[in-house]
Amino acid sequence: MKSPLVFVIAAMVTCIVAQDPYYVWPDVFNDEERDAFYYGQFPDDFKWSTATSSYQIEGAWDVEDKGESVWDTFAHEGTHVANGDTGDVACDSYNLYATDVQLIKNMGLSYYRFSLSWPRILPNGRPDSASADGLRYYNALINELLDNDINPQVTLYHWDLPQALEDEGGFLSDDFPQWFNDYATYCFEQFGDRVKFWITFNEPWIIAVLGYGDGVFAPGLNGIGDKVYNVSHNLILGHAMAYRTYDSTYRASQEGLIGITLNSDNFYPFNPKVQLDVEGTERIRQFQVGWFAHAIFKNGDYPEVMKTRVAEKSEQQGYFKSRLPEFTEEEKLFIVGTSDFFGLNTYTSSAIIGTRIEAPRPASWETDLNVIPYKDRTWPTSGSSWLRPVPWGIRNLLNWVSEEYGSDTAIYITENGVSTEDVNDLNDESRTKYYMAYINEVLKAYKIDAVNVKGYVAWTLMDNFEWSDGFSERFGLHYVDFTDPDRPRTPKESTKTYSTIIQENGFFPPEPSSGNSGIANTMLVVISLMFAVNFAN
Ligand code: PNW
Repeated sequence: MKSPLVFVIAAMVTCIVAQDPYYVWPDVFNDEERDAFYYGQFPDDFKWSTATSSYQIEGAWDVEDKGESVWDTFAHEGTHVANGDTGDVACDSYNLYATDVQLIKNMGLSYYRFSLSWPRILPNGRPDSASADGLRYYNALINELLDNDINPQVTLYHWDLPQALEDEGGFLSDDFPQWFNDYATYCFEQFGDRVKFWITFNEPWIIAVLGYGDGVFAPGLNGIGDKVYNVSHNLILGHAMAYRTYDSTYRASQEGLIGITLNSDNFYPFNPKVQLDVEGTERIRQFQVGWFAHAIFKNGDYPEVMKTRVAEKSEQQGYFKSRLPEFTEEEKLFIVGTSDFFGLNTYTSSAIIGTRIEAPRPASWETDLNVIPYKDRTWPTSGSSWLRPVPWGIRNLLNWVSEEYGSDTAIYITENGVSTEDVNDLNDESRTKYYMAYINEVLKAYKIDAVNVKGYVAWTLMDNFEWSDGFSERFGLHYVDFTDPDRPRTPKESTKTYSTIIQENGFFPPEPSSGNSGIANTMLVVISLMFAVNFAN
């Protein structure tokens, strides 16, 4: 006869063992179907990377003959950035680039995404002003990376437009596509022998809406109803021109890839049973991602819903023609198919509430779109008001991109990460959890949903200048002490997590012997002893 105690203990063990599946955020994300941790590997050629951008890290804003960028101007005005911070010194990567390369190497990465500062390379924006020092700096960085077996992934434009070009209209000038193409051509010519992965623009939506719409980013213009659409128009044409140049003149000899990076939250209906919410969700996807992706990946033109709505509202508002410009038939053919991959930056999710009321005014991208985004209060917070971790969101978004732009489209997550406030966060548990959970959801998208995801870039290598939030938020895998003139970098706990994921190329299942919690193991020992005692009796 076995003692009843044995059954009690057996039941307890079963309960503990049944705690498989494992959840990274058991208190918030614990839906077994959706959130259970998944074990497996990415494909062998999966590209692991981390990112930065020129203005956010380089400093040396006026070294040698470097031209000023719109962010130099904007930050120096003193009123637009938290605490009056500027990128004048930032992480001083202009001088410390070799240290940066070692940090990347130490994490076991074989890719590094960084951006070129257009005015460092071409001080007045045009090739006739080419700077020897700019060339020297980026050659040194690229060579240092290659010497350490790290492949450069280069963003041509991450928001620091030469001020000289902004003075001539910037993205609003019809000459913009040509300016950008001339700059890109110079870069292919100088660096293309060693750079095999190019991104034309980082986050066009931010450039248009925050830079030329709400004016909270450089150049700080207010044109949310009209300028935003002209900016995006010229940007798409500039992107297509640079792609065509690479394709016709450099691809054969340099054999690289070139594409664009777009940013989006994972949008989903607040109430999937409410038609307005479902339609609103599809609308914001088209107004944010489709605005750029529809032309490039689908048919050379803006999404129907954008064309119709902006035209209708423009007419009601007394405009003679739609505030959304039109591409000619020739331009449409020129634009379509100009990206070798879909670069996706994503950080968080938003539930979308559709509204019945259509406000006729003001003329604005927001009114044209007309939805209410909502962040669930139960989601964890971060150092940024707009960013709440929602791991399952990245899987949803990847699936949407794949369905919308074709399952053959190669997708690279070109940014993903999380911030803390300006505190010493060397023991950054929230970032560790974020990377574990988000990358796990990317793995599910690849393994379970067959999404063609080819790489992952963690934002960001080290704490840096976070745009209008200055140094008040930290996104880094490494801590940077901005009070020390040497700008020392220290690895945070999350670097270990990220390194392990890279090393395992995903997630190995826990060892069978240690697969269950320590308590469960202890219980197993206890139960065996109980049996032994039982039999002995
Ligand atoms: C991206 N938002 O920007 C940029 O590509 C990076 O330079 C930046 O540091 C990173 O994400 C973290 O913010 C964003 O307000 C800036 O939704 C703002 C938002 C999203 C992305």
